[in-house]
Amino acid sequence: MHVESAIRETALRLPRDRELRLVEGNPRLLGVVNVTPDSFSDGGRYLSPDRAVERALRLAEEGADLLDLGAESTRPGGGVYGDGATAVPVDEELARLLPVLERLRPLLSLPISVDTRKAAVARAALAAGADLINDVSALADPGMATVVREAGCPVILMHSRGELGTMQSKIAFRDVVAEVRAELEEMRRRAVRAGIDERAILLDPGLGFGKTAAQNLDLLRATDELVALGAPLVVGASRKSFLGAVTGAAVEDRLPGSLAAAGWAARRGAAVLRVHDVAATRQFLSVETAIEEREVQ
Ligand code: HH2
Repeated sequence: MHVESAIRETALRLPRDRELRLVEGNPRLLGVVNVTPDSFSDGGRYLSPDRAVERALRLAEEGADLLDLGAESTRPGGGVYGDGATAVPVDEELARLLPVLERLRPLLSLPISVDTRKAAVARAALAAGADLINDVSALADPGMATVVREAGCPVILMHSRGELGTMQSKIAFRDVVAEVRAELEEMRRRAVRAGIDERAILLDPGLGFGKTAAQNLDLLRATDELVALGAPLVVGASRKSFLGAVTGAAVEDRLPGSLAAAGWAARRGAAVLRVHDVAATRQFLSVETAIEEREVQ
């Protein structure tokens, strides 16, 4: 896909001597599997291990490049989502996650990311075969940097401000794009100071985490400025409430809006899109690419 700047390619080194090639603007699809009772988008639908495994295999078949397994909802509180998600103790998070991960690992060669804020969960997940860590708190747990460094795995550092439970009620940006850019850079510097290889870091503006609908749109509009930070950019717009604020659509009806956001981010250089609807996103992006490159497979 066309991007304004020179197109960059990165090979992310994964555990067990594997790698994942990322191409700016031709994004990999990270399919969401929530093993949670309370996620905003699909809470409770895949809580049983059987359902979650089935869902993951389905997303793989639909063309996901990676999967994101999450066993703790990170729904921000204080705004449209009400009180926010309930914090889950380590044992509970592992009891949800490990049966799914252990069953999936031998069935799938796709890289599996684990969406967790807890070092203990990340450590156990990596030992059970996970390939990367998606940390929406960007290493807030003091043990997380060590776990990632020792595993030598990639990590997604996502931007957010404040506590999950209240972040939607205390939003204060003067210039959301400049501030998110600066804070993402600082998160990356902190990770590198903690010994994490700079090439293993992906950055994510954290759409919906402590931002107003307008600020989420500002961040998407500035995708190319975020890509210019030089780390592979992850964008998670799928089904989020700012799409509902624009369109009035309920969460289950936000696929068209999600595709518009995915297409926008892809054309401006995103390297990974975190999506719930893999087949539809794959089809949407393939047609955009085919138009641009005049290619039919
Ligand atoms: N969004 C959610 C969760 N994890 N991780 C990254 N890197 N980027 C995101 O935008 C992101 C994320 C929220 O979406 P969902 O998983 O559907 O809901 P929940 O957090 O309630 O499980």
